[in-house]
Amino acid sequence: MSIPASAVIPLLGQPSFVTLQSHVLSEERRQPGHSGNLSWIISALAIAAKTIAARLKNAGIEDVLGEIGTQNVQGERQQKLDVIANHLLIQLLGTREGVAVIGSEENDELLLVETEANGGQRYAVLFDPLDGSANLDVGGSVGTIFSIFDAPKGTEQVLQTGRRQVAAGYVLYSSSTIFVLTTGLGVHLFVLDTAVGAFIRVQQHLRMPASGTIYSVNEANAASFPPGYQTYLAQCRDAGFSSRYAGAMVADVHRVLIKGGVFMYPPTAKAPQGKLRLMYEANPMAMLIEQAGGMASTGRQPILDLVPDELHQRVPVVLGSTGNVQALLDLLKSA
Ligand code: AHM
Ligand code: MG
Repeated sequence: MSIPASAVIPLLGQPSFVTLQSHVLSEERRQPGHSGNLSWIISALAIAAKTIAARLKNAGIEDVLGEIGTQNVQGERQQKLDVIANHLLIQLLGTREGVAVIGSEENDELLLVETEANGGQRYAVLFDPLDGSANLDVGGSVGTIFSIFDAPKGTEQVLQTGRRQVAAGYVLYSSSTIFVLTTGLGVHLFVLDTAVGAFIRVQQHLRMPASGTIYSVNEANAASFPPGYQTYLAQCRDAGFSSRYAGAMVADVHRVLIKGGVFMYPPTAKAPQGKLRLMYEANPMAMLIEQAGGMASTGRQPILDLVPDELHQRVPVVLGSTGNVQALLDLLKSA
């Protein structure tokens, strides 16, 4: 029986409707000997992100705001939602095939995962479950940041340079929930369609502007920045730049990724190595920024080339458009 032409749905010209899951599966299929495990891990991260987004939307109605009365390994007071997000991620990732090791900002030590081996690749997943959580009580933006390494032999392979990340990304919980991902094949953006319950791809192969006129830094610390940073900021002000600072790295880096400019957390008198953590804040953001055509530096060397000493090590961070970052690095060199 032939199908009448009127029954054929015209697909040409329709917007594409690609979910995060189908995007990652098709990227992973391009890698030789893929096992599907990376897609499986990113799907766990997406479920965690949707759940965290839902809890954040009801914050204030449900009893999830405020401090829990404990401190993490870095002596920071934990918010209830820090702990909720951390538990969720550990539970979801801890039962996925392919996860060998988990490292979190909220846990002193690495966690070894004993899931059934399916013969596929095994990975270490490191994350900051709820970055910028000091913003929670005022309804500000927060995020989740993650970094994934190959780790077939477990913990001994976690302390690698960021160059060896196989995937990295973040989720921004803001006016919408945005999942930004790279597996080394460009940077792709997905927005959570709350009615459908899926992350839908909205942009592929994002390229950030080569230069911009926004700087993002906690300027209250400026007096104790090394001289090169101070000179650069003075030049930005003279040139009519705008200053934007959300106090949540995910929100601030997202702005720089989209609009260009520079984000920095320099060394300060209080924090001589800066405040941000290499393994689950600086490295994943640096991979995304480089994949989008930008630069990410410690002020001395590319962040991705830094050999880590320990899981929670801090590092100064300068990242953004090449024009801006290079100008700042030149000043740091000559200062
Ligand atoms: P957190 O991971 O404990 O939330 O701290 C990291 C946050 C970043 O999101 C942000 O860039 C920075 O701390 C802000 O610090 P400051 O308040 O010193 O400017
Ligand atoms: Mg953080």
